[in-house]
Amino acid sequence: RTLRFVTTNPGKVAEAEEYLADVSDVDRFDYDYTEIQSDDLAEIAARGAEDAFQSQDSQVPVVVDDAGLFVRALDGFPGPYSSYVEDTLGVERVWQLCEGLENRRAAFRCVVAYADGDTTETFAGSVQGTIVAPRGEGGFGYDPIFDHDGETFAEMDTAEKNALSHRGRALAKLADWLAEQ
Ligand code: ITT
Ligand code: NA
Repeated sequence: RTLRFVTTNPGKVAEAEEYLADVSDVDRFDYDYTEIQSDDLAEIAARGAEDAFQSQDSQVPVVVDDAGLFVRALDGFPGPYSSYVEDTLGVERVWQLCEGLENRRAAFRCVVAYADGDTTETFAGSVQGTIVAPRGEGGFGYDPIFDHDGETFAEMDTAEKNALSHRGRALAKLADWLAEQ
């Protein structure tokens, strides 16, 4: 079986390939799916997966991954707008926004959505952490400012990050579900 992992972000695919290796081949589908305006990651991912499925000439099942960083004391900012905020403000300035906060607790959330034309299913994962000054060279996006038990995600290798991460948890649920099909 093959899945097309729909993303413009190569960092995500590397993490997904490892998780889904036992249940499926994973091809990257570099397609910028329509992100509906919503504060619900599951709704964004589900609609994105249906859009991506329809956009192809073939009928290969697709997976979309929508993720974000939610800073508790900023009412969940940047949340569903994490991509826009990374491109505009940048990670360093998100750190500066958080630097003065008394409580720097945050969560990464991820929803992966599967669509095959008949069925659309979503799987969620999250992980708690603290926003810190940037450290580490690995990972991507907000990883350098997300500390989990004393290590930033950018200081972990892919396997270590996958074992704890929002994406890893969501992909594990998808893998279980696929194995049952
Ligand atoms: P696609 O939508 O094409 O998949 P994207 O990078 O825009 O790529 P998202 O909308 O899901 O993906 O990403 C939201 C933002 O959160 C974006 O700035 C990512 O870099 C960041 N992000 C997502 N997962 C992350 C992770 O595991 N570690 C650090 N940052 C992450
Ligand atoms: Na995106």
